[in-house]
Amino acid sequence: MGRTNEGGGAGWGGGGGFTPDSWADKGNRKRRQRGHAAAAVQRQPSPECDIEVPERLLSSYEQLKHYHLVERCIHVPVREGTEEEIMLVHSSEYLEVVKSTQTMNEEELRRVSENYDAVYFHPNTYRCAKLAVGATLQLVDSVMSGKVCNGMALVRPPGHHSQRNAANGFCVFNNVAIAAQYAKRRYGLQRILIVDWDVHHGQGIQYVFEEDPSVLYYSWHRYEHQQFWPLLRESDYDAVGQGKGKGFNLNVPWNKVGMGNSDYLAAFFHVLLPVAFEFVPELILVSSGYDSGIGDPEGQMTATPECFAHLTHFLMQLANGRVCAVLEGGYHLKSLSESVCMTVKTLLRDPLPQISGEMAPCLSAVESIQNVRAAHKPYWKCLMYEEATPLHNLSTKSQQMMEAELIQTSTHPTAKQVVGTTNSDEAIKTDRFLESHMKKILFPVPPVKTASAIVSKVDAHLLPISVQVEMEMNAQELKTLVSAFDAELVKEEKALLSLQNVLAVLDKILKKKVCNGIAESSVASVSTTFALKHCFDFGLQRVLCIVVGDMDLELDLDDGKILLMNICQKQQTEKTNSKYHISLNWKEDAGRNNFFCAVLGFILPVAYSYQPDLMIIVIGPNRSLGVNAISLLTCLLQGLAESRILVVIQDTEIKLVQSVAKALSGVSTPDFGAYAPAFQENFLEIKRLRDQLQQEWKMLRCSVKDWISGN
Ligand code: Q9C
Ligand code: ZN
Repeated sequence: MGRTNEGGGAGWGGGGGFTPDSWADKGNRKRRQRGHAAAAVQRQPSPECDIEVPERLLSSYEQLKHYHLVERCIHVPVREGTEEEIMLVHSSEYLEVVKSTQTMNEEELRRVSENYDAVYFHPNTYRCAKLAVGATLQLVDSVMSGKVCNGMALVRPPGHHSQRNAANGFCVFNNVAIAAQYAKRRYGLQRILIVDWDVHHGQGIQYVFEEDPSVLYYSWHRYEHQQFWPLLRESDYDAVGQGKGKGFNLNVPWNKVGMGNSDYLAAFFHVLLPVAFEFVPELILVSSGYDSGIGDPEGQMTATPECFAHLTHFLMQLANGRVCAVLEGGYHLKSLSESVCMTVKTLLRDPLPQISGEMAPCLSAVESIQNVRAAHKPYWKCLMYEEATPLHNLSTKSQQMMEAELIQTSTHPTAKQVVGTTNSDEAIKTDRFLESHMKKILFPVPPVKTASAIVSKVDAHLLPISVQVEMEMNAQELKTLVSAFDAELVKEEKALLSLQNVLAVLDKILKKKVCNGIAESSVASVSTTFALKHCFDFGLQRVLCIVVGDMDLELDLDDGKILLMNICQKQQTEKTNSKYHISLNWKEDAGRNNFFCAVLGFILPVAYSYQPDLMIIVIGPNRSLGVNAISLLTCLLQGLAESRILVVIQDTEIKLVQSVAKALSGVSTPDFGAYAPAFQENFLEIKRLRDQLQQEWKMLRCSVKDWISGN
């Protein structure tokens, strides 16, 4: 069966710190030493820059080697960015200032640095900053030319704070902003998405594209009601862009420290992803800072490394998978390097580790999410039915809840490790936590991505290469199993063959020989019931079963071991939804793709709240979902259950097999079709379900009202 999915791979760019004799290795260390020695006589030593050190790149690279990720990447050669390229964003005057620092003595360097906020120049800074720009552009070229699918540039100095005329916050040239301008110019791109998951607001990027509707900038950042650096009013949620660029600047301000996995995912589900799918970017640039991760002394947040795998995975479903991640901040070396690895591993299309922690966004996060959704309602169809308004003043009830939450946060064990601490003891604690955490969540990657058992004649050559047709099972063994399940069934040859198919694929998934699989069945619902029983015999705890079409599964749904979601056309009479049995009545809407709102606003949040260890998607007759919707669902669900999905497909629906196989094998991003707003009817169904179930499935919450009514 061999290895799969290495094709295309991830590109690789390193700059500003990989050559052994660069500023990054020697210069900065020397500078820091001098800084210490001279501290007594210097008016302003700059301890504030002491965290942006060369070890950030070295330890990230070491960890990538440790996980054997470097050898799976294509190394993209690094070059210096040209003056012309730098001037796509910066003024020639500023460029001259930076250039002039090459030959300055320490006193002069200090004086230049003092003109800016939180920057420190060294004679090698200019050269390194040019390499950081050049490495980023090389990555963009490699992705745009199709040499690689995606990639990451490990560079320093970082870029997102720097501005047309100013260095700022450790940043000299704005690598990502330059890359966006470059991609527009060189490849004629009309829509670029920049996702800035660094914990600081990339105000530099915001300023460059504020009036530009062709670049959608998304940033979340520690804000604390403007009490956190860079202390700007324009970092708040109501900075939506200006002029023609209105609606193309999305700020999610975090007003509390301690934000973690569920808060970040909630911001993706309820803000970034709906807007991004509507925007339809042609390229994604990630301002990939990891100071938003656990243990970081600047960010004080709690997101664990695998969170970045999930964020990366979602972005890979857009822009045809063209994702360029470019390093920004990240100052806890272990947290940084593990998070970098999770990002690169995901870019290489490995299955994702399950995300840890309780899946429930905190009240403060939900408040920020509500505010940004409300502020952007005029600009995005996906938000047009949004009812909530920005909350300028919280109700007394909300305030009380916030206070209660604050107490909760500060006693929460994971949060406690990082909140309010910067000392090295705490950093070491996080080291230890991460050491054991990564051992818990990482798992061997199955040797084959997708298995399939297809009976009908389909053009095998049209199936993706990684799909193997496999049917091996001892006939007697099978009969014993089936007769224990249903004595009548053993007599029907066709049914027996179906069960055999389903079981063969399921077995490979459970034994981790493959990641996911697809099985054809003439009796899809019976096969699924049979498969579920087998799952629990095997020892699984939670299986998410999504049934598309009209099918009746006879299941016991009380114990929570199965979460059954039925997506069907017909109104289920008198059936009220319960926590573990949800029916979603979805009207077919031929030719329009409006399923995004259901997947992002409902199905994914429920699935992430449930945390299944396997998913079964059943596709049957009378389905109201077309091929695009089913592909979307299949692709996005792969973040869950270590990407373990079994698709059971009724033989009547076999024409879908190619698209489903393509979505499962992940060799390329399927076309989900252009975004269309949902029918009001469909939209109201989603809203009804969310209102009904957000107490049980907390990732559904995206307004303060939801949060409070659920507590
Ligand atoms: N006294 C990046 O993460 N802190 N930059 C300044 C003011 C500056 C962070 C504190 C933090 C800059 C790329
Ligand atoms: Zn940062």
